[in-house]
Amino acid sequence: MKPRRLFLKQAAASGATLFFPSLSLAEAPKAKKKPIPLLLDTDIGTDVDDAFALALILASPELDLCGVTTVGTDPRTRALIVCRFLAAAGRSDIPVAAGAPPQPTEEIKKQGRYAHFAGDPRLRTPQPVKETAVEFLYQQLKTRQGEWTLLALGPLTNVARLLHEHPDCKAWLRRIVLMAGSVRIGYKGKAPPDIEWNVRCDIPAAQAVVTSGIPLVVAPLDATTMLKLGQIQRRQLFQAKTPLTEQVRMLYELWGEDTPTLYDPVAVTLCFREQFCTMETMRLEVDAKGWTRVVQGPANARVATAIRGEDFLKWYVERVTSFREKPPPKEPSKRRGKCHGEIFLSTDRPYR
Ligand SMILES: [Ca+2]
Repeated sequence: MKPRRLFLKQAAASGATLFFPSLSLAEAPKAKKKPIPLLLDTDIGTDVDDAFALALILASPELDLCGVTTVGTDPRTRALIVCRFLAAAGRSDIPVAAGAPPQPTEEIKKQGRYAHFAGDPRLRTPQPVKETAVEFLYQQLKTRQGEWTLLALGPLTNVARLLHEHPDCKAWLRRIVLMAGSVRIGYKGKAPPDIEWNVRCDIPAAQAVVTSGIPLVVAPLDATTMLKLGQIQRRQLFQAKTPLTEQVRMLYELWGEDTPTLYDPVAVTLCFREQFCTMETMRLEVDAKGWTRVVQGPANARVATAIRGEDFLKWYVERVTSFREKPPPKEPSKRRGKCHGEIFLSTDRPYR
């Protein structure tokens, strides 16, 4: 019996409170475990928290990032942003695929400039693969059936399309971890809840994912909207001046606002560590207007409904600043490699 099928059978037999037995195993302290195979779908380029999330993924040995796909307006520019980021962090081996049209409307502002640069030829930016995000994800999922965590940090357009066009892949996903929704807390950090952005951008897609039957782990506004990375912690992060923190700093400066909210890094963290959060098991739905509803019925999600925010932010900064990249290759990448553009961002600009 496939691992996930066995897992679902056990969960059904033991009731909602044991719906995610494998997650408690994932948190076993100090156990030497294989990294979790991870596929990421991101709308990097709109808000800046996706850049902070990508840095955290790369700095986390618990995770084995095997591919990245992009969602939202101009998914190719977003894919090029990811390609450059990965190359700078010594991970140009990770393939990147752009979402196919139609995509939800989500503007890329100045962060789009980051996609185009001419720098050290040893760090030439790889190109995205030819496959669409959906086809790339499907091919990847085939390879290690039942083991995958799919992490969705943007509108759920690509994920819903994947499940619709390739329903056989549902059984290959161990779970979907997502930053989405608003259960009791809204953007202001208190009741009432709001229609959360990723859901608002594609409500039918969010409905399809939530009702897919795939186990969900959810970081809604309740455990994310209060995570403001203040000036002191930004200084700690950017003073590290590692290749990884420099990518975050450049995207942060192009973003052009002061204080980022680290929504997406919470979802990253939930892939392997839940201790910062209060987790509740519940049945979620999304209504026609995009409100997140807790309804009666079998549980479909573990939901972070609160977070120890200060502890989380401190841990985030420590982890990302302590990561050290592999040195760049001596020869330019032969796999996918030409520069695409002229804009080069100085790495010695003052940070805010
Ligand atoms: Ca995002």
